[in-house]
Amino acid sequence: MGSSGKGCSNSFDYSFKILVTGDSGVGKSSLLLSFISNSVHDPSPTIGLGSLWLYFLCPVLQSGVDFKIKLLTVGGKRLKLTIWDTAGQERFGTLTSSYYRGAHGIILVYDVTRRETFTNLSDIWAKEVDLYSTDQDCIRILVGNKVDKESERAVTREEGRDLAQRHRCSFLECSAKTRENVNQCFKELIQKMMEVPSILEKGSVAVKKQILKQKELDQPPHQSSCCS
Ligand SMILES: Nc1nc2c(ncn2[C@@H]2O[C@H](COP(=O)(O)OP(=O)(O)OP(=O)(O)O)[C@@H](O)[C@H]2O)c(=O)[nH]1
Ligand SMILES: [Mg+2]
Repeated sequence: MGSSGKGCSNSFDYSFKILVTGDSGVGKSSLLLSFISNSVHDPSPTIGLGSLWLYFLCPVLQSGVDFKIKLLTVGGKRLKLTIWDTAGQERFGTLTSSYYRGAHGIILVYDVTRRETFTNLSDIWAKEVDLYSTDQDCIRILVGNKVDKESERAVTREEGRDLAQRHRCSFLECSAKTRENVNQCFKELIQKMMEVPSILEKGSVAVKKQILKQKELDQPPHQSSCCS
C-alpha cells in the first residue's frame, strides 16, 4: 500500500468514504492522524473545528464531525479516501443519517482498557450503523485500540473477536501511540472494500463521470428564457 503524498489530485481511480466511530477518548482521531501522517500525535477532543471558517458555514462540522483526505495506491489503483472522524462525546442528531450516507467503510473503535467503550459499541454504535448506513455492502471493521497499555487491559482479544464475528466484520487490535497495526486496520478495510464489486462500482470515478455525462445527454437543451 503506497502513499501518494498529501497533495490534492483529481487523478484517482476510486473515491471512497470511510467513517471512524466510537466513544469519546478511544483514540479515533489519534488513529486517523497516525494513518494520515505516519507519525504519532496527541489530538484535542474532536469538536469539528477542522477549519474555523468552514465551521461557521458548515452544519456538519458544527455537529462534531471532521474529515481528512488520504491519497494512496493499492494494487496499481489510485484511491482517494475521505475519512470522517466523529466526536464521540456528542450526538449529532438529525445530521447522523447524512454522516453515514454513502459510506463504503466504517471503523468501529473501542479502548481495550475501558470496558464501557466496548459495550457501548455493541449497544449503541453498531445499532446506529445498522440503522443509518445506506449501503448494504458497506464494510465494517472492529478495532480495539491502546494495546500498548497491556497491564490495564479490560477487554480480552477473544471478546473483541467474538463481537466482530457476531457482527460479521473483521477485527484487529492496535495502538495509535506506538503505531502497531494502525496501517493494517486501514489496509484490511480497503482490501475488503475492493473485493466487493458494488463498492468498487460506487467508488469508481470513471463510472461517476459516465453517469454525469449520461445525465447531461438526457437533459433537454437549456432554454435561456421562458418568455418571448
Ligand atoms: N496509550 C495510548 N493512548 C492513546 C492511544 N490512542 C489515543 N490515545 C490517547 O487517548 C486520548 C484520546 O485520544 P483521541 O484520539 O483524542 O480520542 P477520540 O476518540 O478522537 O476522542 P473524541 O474526539 O473525544 O471522540 C489522547 O490523550 C491520546 O493521546 C493509544 O493507542 N495508546
Ligand atoms: Mg477525536
